[in-house]
Order: sequence, then C-alpha cells, then structure tokens
Amino acid sequence: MSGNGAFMTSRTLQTIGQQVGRRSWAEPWKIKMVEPLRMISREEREVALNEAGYNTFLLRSDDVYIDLLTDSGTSAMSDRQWAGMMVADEAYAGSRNFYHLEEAVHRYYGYQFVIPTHQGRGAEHLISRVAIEPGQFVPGNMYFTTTRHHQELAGGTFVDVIIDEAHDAAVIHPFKGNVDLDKLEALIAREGAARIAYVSLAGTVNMAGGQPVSMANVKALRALCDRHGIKLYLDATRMVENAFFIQEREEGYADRSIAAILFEFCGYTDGAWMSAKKDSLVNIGGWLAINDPVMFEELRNLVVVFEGLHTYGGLAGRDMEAIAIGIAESVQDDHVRSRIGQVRYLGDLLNIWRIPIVQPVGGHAVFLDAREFYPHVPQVEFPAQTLAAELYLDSGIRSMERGVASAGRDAATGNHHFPRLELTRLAIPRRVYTQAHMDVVAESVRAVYQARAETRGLRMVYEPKYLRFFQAKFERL
Ligand code: PLI
Repeated sequence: MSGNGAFMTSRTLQTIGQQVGRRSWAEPWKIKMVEPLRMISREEREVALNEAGYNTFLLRSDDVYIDLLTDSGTSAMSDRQWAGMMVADEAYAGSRNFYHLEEAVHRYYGYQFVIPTHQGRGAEHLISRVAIEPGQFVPGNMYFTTTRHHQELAGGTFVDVIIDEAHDAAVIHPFKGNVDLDKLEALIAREGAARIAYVSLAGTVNMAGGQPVSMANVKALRALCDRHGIKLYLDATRMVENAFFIQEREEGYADRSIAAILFEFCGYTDGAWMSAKKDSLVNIGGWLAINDPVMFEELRNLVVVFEGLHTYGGLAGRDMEAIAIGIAESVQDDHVRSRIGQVRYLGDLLNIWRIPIVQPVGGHAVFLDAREFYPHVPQVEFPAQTLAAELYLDSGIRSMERGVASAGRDAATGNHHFPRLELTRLAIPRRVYTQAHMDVVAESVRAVYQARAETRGLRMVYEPKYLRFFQAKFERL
C-alpha cells in the first residue's frame, strides 16, 4: 500500500472535479499537534488478530494503523477546549464548569434541567430506571446496543418502529431514520397507551447507517404522542449531524443554521440523553436533560447513587468544560459540513468502485454491506465480523461489526437476533484523519472486496452474557 496510490486517487478525483468546475471545501481548522502512527507487518497483524479472537475490540490500539472502530471519544479537541480544561474548577460540588455545561445545553438543545453523566450509557441507565415500569414497551427507531440493553434491564421490551426502508441497505431515502407512525399506532392500539413507557427516538440512527429523522417526522410524532399522553425522549448523541441532513434535504430549512434546526427539533421532545463523546467533540462525558421538574427530582436523586453528585455525574470539572466548549463548536455550520463531507468523500470513492455500502451515506460512518460482500458466508458465520477481520489483516485499519454479533440474543427465547442489516462500520473520528487517510482506507476496502471469493466465515468460541460484541472471541472456520 503506497502513499503514492492514495495520492493518485485523490488527484484523479480532483481532475474529475475540475472537469465539472468543482469548487472544493476544506476543513475549517489547521493542525497544531500530531500523533505519529505505526503500521505493523501483515505477519504481526495475523498474530495480533489471532490473540484478539478475531474481534477488533480486543486489539491493542498500538497494533492499529487507521482506527475507524468508532467515532466515540476519538475526536480531536480544539486548542480552546484544551485551554478550558487547564483552567477548570475541580470542586466536588458546584464546579463552575457544571454551570457552563448546563448553560450550553440550555442554549443549544433547549432543555430545562441538566444532569451530567460519565457517558451516554450512564444517562441511558438513569432514564430507563425512572421512565420504564417492568412489562412496558419502548418503541423506537431501530435499536442501539446499550440503549436497548438498559431498557431491557429496567424490565422493558424494545419494539422497532422505524420505516421499512431503514432495514434495506440499498434503498435510497432522504430520511431513513424516520419512525413509521402506522407501526407505532398499531402498537399503541394493541397494547394500550399505558403500556408504552415512552418513545425512544434517535437522531441520527446509528445501526441504520447514521440515517437522519426529518423535522416533519418528529413534529408528527409529537402530535401522535400528545394524542395518547406518551412521552417522547431523544437520543441526541448525533443530533447535530441529523440537523445537517434536515438543512440539506428538507424544504424550508436550507437557510436555517444547524444550531436553529437542532434547537427546534429538540423542542418537540420531552427530554434527551447524550453521549457527548460523539457530536460534542470530547473524549469522555454525557448528560441527561429533561423538562419535567418531578422527573428531574427523581433523576437528580438517582445520579448520586450511580454516577456522582448532580453537579459532576462522574466527570471531572475539566471534562464538563471541554463538553461545554465542544457543544458550541459542534453546531457551527462549516464544522458539520466538513465533518460529514469527509465521511461522504470515503463513501463516494466506494460508490465509484461499486463496493456495496449502505445508501445513502450517513453522518458518522460508511457502512459496508457484508451480506453483499460475502454472499457465500451465512449470517450465523458472522460475515460483518469476518469483513472487519479481513480489513485489519489487509492494512491495519480497524472497523466494527454491526450485524448479528452486535444484535445479541432475544431476551425471552435466547436465540440470536438476526438483523436484516449485516454491516461493517468504518466510523470516522472528527477532526482526526485527512483525505489521504480516506484514500488509503478506500483502497484497502477495494483490495478486500477483490479477494472476497476466498474468504471464509467465523465461529464464536466465547460469548459474554451482556453486550457480547465487545468481548466475544471467534475462530476462522
Ligand atoms: O458510548 P456511550 O456510553 O457514551 O454512549 C452510548 C450510545 C448511545 N446512543 C448512541 C446512538 C450511541 O451511538 C452510543 C454509543 N456508541 C458507540 C460507542 C459507537 O461506537 O457507536
């Protein structure tokens, strides 16, 4: 894999661009500090992957060249964020940085009461405990691993009410994350509104390929929930990226700022949980925010038990300061455009080479369609896990399985969930890699695609009880 090859690709694209009079955008930042990368040999990667049980979560990051495992906590912070951390207030109670965080959430997300948590799943834990009674249903626009797990631990049953298009990798739809209101109405009619804990809405939808929800959909959902007296809570983890798609694709929003769209969208919901490790450009942190004072009272009491005092929630003062500054940076239009633009650049290259990916390209990642990649590998042999392993072997690029291993087992029957989407995710950290890195990634995917016929699947040889994809081990068949 030569640097020249990567350069050639981007030059070729630029030539194509010049032919059609393209004007390029560039990142709205320059690089002040760099972290050297290391690439080990193919033989060393074979050993590392074997030791990791063919699970990319179990690799040492020192053995990884380009790390696209996740966009969570892996972004580069700005000089302003680092400066804010240096002057932070590490008081146990009432740190000034908590008030900065609270103010940023008020201003940009609009919710009234804010509780910090150590990361997104800390917030998911609290809201699930408080808002779900055992035996209730939690409808949502496709499951997310940790979200559904906390809903199940609280005695709830997740019900997928996303539109059908979301389950088909090849279908093009501008808002593949939308809730199918008929599916939701049917669930309410069957079970009764009292058995619905709340609607769990995520923008964008991670497991569908980073697909957005439209403003029209959340408005209609609000009206539906009001008719039945049901609460609507938002997983706001990548809601800034969702706002970009509304600006780009929904009538009436082209001239509105990302910040204004975000604020309006959140205004249709009763509260939100957040993994600040994504949109908000920090390495750790999260929050839970709500408008109902009674529920806030309960959550504020519970956070002390599981996370920490309600003015730090498991975070250091410096972490809260970095989030507060990161929120303001994350909603800048030029930032979001370049962030999603980079993801699209990678997706466009793979599309040009006719490599099967989820269409259209979403917000935070390019998702390879492992079913189409390896039609000869049945889903019980983990095609997406296999593809992640092959990519690592080819070039040291780390990706993540988002298929049958991630879907886990049905809580009632113990059988595997077999999701229609069997995907390998190339998640792009924010402000970390360059266009040349994207070229290298695309070329490695192409090499693995060209060698696909000889590839064999995997067998799971160790399966942890909870969220198995993180720690499971596999062997080659
Ligand atoms: O990783 P946490 O605990 O900060 O956040 C959990 C979480 C909640 N919602 C959504 C949509 C997520 O994507 C999410 C975490 N996602 C990870 C770690 C990812 O790699 O996508």
